[in-house]
Amino acid sequence: MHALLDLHPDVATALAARRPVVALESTIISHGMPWPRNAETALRVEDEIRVHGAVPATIAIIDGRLKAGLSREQIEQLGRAGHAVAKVSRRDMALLVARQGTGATTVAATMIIAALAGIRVFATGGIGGVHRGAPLTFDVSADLQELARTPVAVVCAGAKSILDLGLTLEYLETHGVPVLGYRTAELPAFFTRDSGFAVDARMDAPSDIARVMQAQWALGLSAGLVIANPIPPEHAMPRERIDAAIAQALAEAKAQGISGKASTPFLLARVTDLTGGDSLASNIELVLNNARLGAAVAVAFAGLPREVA
Ligand code: PSU
Ligand code: MN
Repeated sequence: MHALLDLHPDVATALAARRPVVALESTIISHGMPWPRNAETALRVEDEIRVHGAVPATIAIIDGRLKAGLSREQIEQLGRAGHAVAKVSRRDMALLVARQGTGATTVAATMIIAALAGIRVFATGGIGGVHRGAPLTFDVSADLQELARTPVAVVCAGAKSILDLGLTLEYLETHGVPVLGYRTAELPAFFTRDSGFAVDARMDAPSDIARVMQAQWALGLSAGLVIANPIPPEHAMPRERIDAAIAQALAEAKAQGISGKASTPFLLARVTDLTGGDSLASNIELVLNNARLGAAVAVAFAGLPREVA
């Protein structure tokens, strides 16, 4: 066990018995959705994972300790604090640990802690990516670099079109990250089921995904994988509506000079406001959908015969 890491007792028991565990991030709670729906959703997502046969491990840094598995009170604390809590990506981790601070982990930081704990499957809403305008701003999410180096499979609904999805896929290709579509040949664009961009392969069963994960790591390739799971059709947003909200949020961010780590939380909050509650409802449904697939993939992965070393 890593000296800085605390496993929740349920997570420790499951990992010791090689039972399926699914990691969950906490920036989606503090910076991805408004209170109180954020904490409510995080708790529902955990239940969804339990119902589907796996143990949830929501990840954060609390008082300088890396946590895999939070209490209800800790989840509510992060949800209530919202943007007041630190958003922690790879470069922020050492500082927070040294100061014994509390922070919500992005996809990148969650992957790091999941890998330390021995958790191979992680479910969330959307990953960070290459921002529109990145050729000038250099704003490329640390999530992509983490996917390139840390062996965790991330189940998501693709990425929001606040990002440049084409450049995001180019980056993942360059860095050797397989992008698998669950029952789709197209990268989903978070609120909508398609983007016009192809994934590397379509997978129709969680067991097929688990075998690709096993092969990736058996080959000694240390990268993670993106498992792209489209939002259920009944919860998808009309494309024109979401595109208009995203265009306005991007224009406001530019006008206000928002940059760096503030950029994604600003855009997420503006898109939620501009579409009223509708995009939030879609967001919640797609996260629950990803929790179900994450649990199924973790169950399938745990059931594979152990690799021969
Ligand atoms: N995209 C979403 N919801 C989110 C995030 C991204 O649709 O909550 C969060 C995730 O925690 C992701 C982070 O890891 O934003 C990316 O931030 P940045 O672009 O600053 O790397
Ligand atoms: Mn960024």
